[in-house]
Amino acid sequence: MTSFLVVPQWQGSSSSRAMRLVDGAEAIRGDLPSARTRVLEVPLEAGDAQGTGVDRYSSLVEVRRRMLDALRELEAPVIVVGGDCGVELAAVEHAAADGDVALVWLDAHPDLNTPGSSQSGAFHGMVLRAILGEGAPGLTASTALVPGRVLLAGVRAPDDAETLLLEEHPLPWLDSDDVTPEKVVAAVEATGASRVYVHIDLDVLDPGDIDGIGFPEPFGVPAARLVETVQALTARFPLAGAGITEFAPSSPDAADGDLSVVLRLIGALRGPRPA
Ligand SMILES: [Mn+2]
Repeated sequence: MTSFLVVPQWQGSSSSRAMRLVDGAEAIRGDLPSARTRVLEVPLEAGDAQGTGVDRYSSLVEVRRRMLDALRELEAPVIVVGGDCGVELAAVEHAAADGDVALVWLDAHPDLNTPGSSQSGAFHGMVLRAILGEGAPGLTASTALVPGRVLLAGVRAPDDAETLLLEEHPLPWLDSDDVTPEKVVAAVEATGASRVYVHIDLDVLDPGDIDGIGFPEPFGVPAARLVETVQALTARFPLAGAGITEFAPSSPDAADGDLSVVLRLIGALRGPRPA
């Protein structure tokens, strides 16, 4: 049965409003089944880069360590609720350790920078690269995911360094318009993996369908189609794990306005329920 791990990590975000991620995690937690949900304690301090090129590195390393401990104790599959996208490092590492997992990266951004290429120093823009095995020591997957097992979906705002990387080392990629149940399921089948990890940065949604995000990008995936796509994925493949990240509501009232779509996505991740 699905477990939930709430990780109110904000240290991976470069937003001046990164603390809103803590409010977002708490807003979602309030609607999760309490007996199935654990809240991870995140360091209060920002932490420092320690010369790595990753802002707030020391706190991020500590969260990764605590997450891996917690994930080992929780019943799979675990749905990790962020927090910033950086929480996906430990979550994917844990869920995909046996190598038979495809990662569907539903996100406006590819998050493929390195500490050297990043303009912001924010780890949430480096996390997929870290999952693929490149990054700062202590913030890189111990078992790297193979690039052919990653599907970029709804990604539409790579920066210059990421664009160059994707030209030289293309990854499977579906534009927002192609994020449909049929195409995403077919693309995951093409990876040859038997299970799926679903990463949802809420900024993959069209900004018309969600308010509480820090880095909105136009021409996203409509909420109804995203829900249908996730439903199709969890109907077709066993869920290895999932993450839902970057919810940063401006106020409790604003959070309420977005929670219905967030909860529909979580329901789709949990999959078809026995009656
Ligand atoms: Mn992201």
